[in-house]
Amino acid sequence: AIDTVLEDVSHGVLRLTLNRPDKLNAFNEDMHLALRAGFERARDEAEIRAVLLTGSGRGFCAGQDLGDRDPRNGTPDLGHTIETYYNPLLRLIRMLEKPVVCAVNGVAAGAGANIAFACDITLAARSSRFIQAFAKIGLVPDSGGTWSLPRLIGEARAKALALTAEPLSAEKAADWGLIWKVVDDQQLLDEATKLAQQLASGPTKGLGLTKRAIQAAATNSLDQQLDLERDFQREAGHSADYAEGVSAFLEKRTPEFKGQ
Ligand code: T3D
Repeated sequence: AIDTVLEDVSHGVLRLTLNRPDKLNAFNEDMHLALRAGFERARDEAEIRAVLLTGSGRGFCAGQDLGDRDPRNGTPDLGHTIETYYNPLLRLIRMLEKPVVCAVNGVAAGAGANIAFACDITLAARSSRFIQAFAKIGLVPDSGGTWSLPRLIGEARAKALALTAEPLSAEKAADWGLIWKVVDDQQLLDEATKLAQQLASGPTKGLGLTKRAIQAAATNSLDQQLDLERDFQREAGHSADYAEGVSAFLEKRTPEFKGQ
């Protein structure tokens, strides 16, 4: 059997490569379980201080493998598959207190697009495109899409993308603020790896709290968020990496963060 997700750890970065290239890395059950295991590993192993998610071959991820959904085999309970596979994955990515970089190497469709939008910093190859493919088969955007799209680009653009399933170029996705930036195809993996390694050598505790704080702002009032900043800053101020950061500044040298 092939590994549906390739794992590689280097310089504190866990690289997870979706690996069903013949299907544009569409999700079958095996790939779901392998990807979840990868993010659980990132959560549990202290040496891993950032994740890089990408795909093998010419696509990033085409969402659910529709070969497993042939209506001739009966009507599936999609609520069950969302609850069992997609939602836990989304929660893992968002709750991981370490940066998740996504390198979208080719087409990202359906859940594949919304998983890319759920990552912390998403880079995309110039030739890639994003498609809310759900409308074409009578489904609703999932993997947090109905939450992230209106927040990232506003209701008008979110609705047009979701209702028409029109492909969005990488350039436009970056212009609209759905992703961080577009990179030439040949440079994508190098640039994303450099970024992930830079993050992995950073003050992991502070970065994790920063991620949490920005996400909390989606539902907090300003007052709640100011209180949260106070609490998180108190916590960050007790970290060894904060002491190292200030010492390095005062001693005019490069800090050596340990992720603690
Ligand atoms: O079911 C649940 O659990 C609910 C959750 C749903 C989450 C979802 O993601 S629903 C949305 C599912 N995804 C789609 O509807 C996208 C389907 N794919 C496409 O529309 C197109 O393939 C793309 C626009 C992504 C790419 O088009 P193109 O022309 O670049 O490539 P292609 O020729 O269509 O695809 C290449 C191969 O990958 C092809 O196989 P073949 O003919 O070479 O044997 C194609 O069938 C296969 N493939 C692509 N996407 C899927 C897929 N096979 C199964 N499932 C796919 N989603």
